[in-house]
Amino acid sequence: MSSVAAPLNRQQSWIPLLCAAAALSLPLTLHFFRTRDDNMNSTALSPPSSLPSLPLFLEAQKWASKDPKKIAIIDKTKDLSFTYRQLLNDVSVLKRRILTELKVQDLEEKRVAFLVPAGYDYVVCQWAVWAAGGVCVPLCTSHPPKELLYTISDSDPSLVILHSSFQHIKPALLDNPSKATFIEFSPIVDVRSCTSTPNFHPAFPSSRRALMIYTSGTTANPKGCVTTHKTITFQATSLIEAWKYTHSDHLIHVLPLHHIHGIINGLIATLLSGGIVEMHAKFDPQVVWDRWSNPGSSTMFMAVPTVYSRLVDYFDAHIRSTDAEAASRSGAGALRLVVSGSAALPTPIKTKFLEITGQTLLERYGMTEIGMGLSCGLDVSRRIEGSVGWPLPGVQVRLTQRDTGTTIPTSSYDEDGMIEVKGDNVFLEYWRRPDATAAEFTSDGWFKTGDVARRDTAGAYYIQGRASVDLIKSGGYKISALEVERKMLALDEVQEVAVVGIADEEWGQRVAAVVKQRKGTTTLELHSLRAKLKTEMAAYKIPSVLKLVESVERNAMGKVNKKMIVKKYWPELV
Ligand code: MCA
Ligand code: AMP
Repeated sequence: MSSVAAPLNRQQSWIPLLCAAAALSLPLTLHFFRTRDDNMNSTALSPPSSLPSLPLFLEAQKWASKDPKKIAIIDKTKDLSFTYRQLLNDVSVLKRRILTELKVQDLEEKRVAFLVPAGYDYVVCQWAVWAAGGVCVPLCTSHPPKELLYTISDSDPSLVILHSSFQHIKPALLDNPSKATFIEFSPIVDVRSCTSTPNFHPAFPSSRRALMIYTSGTTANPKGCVTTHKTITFQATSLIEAWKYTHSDHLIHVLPLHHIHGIINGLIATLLSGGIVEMHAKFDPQVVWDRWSNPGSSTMFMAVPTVYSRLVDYFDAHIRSTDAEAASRSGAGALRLVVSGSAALPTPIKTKFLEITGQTLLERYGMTEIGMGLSCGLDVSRRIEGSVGWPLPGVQVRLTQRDTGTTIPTSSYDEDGMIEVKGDNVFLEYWRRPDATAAEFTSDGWFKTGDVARRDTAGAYYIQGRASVDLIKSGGYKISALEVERKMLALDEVQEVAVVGIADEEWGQRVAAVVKQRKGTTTLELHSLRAKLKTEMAAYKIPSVLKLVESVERNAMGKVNKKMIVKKYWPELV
């Protein structure tokens, strides 16, 4: 995926006027978008607009007023820095444009799906949807059109915003039954010193829906996990309290922006603290080491274990015993906060990272439906090997017995139980799936995570894995084995299939497929299988291990015992 800053176009010469106009609410023209319909070539003119008093915007306004030069976003693809002032102004302009496009005063929870690369444009887009009163549906930049279309059709958006760098897939996306209007978003490539910030008006209730993240479950297709403004503010504030983000923080952000890890822990919590988010379109270990070797130029880093595995490998292969070694070690060692999560952190990676940088990775546990639930301490003495720590501020966590649902008393330790969570951090609903939502809560209102953990005498939690074998974690992404099986069964060659997760040092788990091939079809090979599935699903979901078998064993009930399958075909990994 590339995100190329387009050359300055006609409307951008207007931009110095925009900031002043935003403050004065002057009708000014901006030719940001074109719709796909007969307006395609018309210039849509719209003035900037005031912003709702959401905590995130008020905090940004505070910093924008205090210091006009305070940087909010460094966009590494564009190699440009954008101030809080400019951010608020650009958001205000885009908000008005969205409302004009849909001919409403307030989106009132209408969904806006957007496909925008990680960078300044993403933030402007996300904030503008919120400012307009809509629900953000961030689309995954690595999904093939079929998966994007599923998300678009399921979330039923009124508007789809397509960044110019994704124009090549526009024909595939337009070839669908969605009634949504598609508009194009040209990259913002000008840096301005704005003289003012937009006006504010009272915000809508914080119970308004704000964000929809598509997440895999054990059955069927991914579901839209809906959170409100209250939820996301709470999730971010809880982390800010625990990890002490401040306006002096500078986060190097390398994670995708269609999941909580990248959106809340990375982007929102940092901006809600007045810090700087340095956005990279993609993780590259060389770039991160280069940045770290410049001491004091960043303070925080957050990632999944696979990223740390890559960083350690890169250091060993390219930095150890070179002139760059000392600066890399000490630069990384000087970071204030380095966090790992989204999947289990293997001890060898944690140990190697500590040896190289002197940093003990801070581990925490979260889930799309709850944001973050548990975390080790900011104080290094509160980081315990193999543990994800204690409940975060305002989050209630309990363990229950798997068979009976009985709560395990906190005085009882070293007993496996199901993690259940309660608090303002918990999501509202799965979009348009009331039954699925109800099924995930206990009668007394606790969310059932499906993860198994135990506690020690100090109350620290240790994740033991998931109750379901049908959920695989690979590279920090949650993948439904059933979804992959369903898509594989659509291939002529596949008569039967069982998809399992097998342990892997780099990816945590790899997606492996055990396949009984249909007679008379061309012999499947991993390469050809992957090529066939590329149009069906994201690369991280496609099996990277293939085992062809005579038959996929089933029990008397006709069910596949996946634990037995892993034991049989990969005994060395059990
Ligand atoms: C990609 N490839 C894989 C996988 N992913 N192979 C095996 N297993 C995988 N999982 C292959 C591709 O097919 C491709 O191969 C090659 O690797 C490069 O693909 P690319 O997409 O470029 O991958 P990458 O850049 O190497 O990405 C690795 C990554 C990425 C940076 C670790 O997976 C990532 O950003 N993960 C983070 C996910 C995340 O944010 N999760 C949070 C959700 P070929 O070249 O042959 O085609 S969990 C969450 O939000 C909760 C709340 C929480 O607790 O945090
Ligand atoms: P997702 O639904 O994609 O947000 O993934 C959430 C799942 O990731 C959780 O239910 C856990 O199974 C797993 N997970 C998140 N953080 C950790 C962690 N620190 N250690 C082990 N598993 C984790």
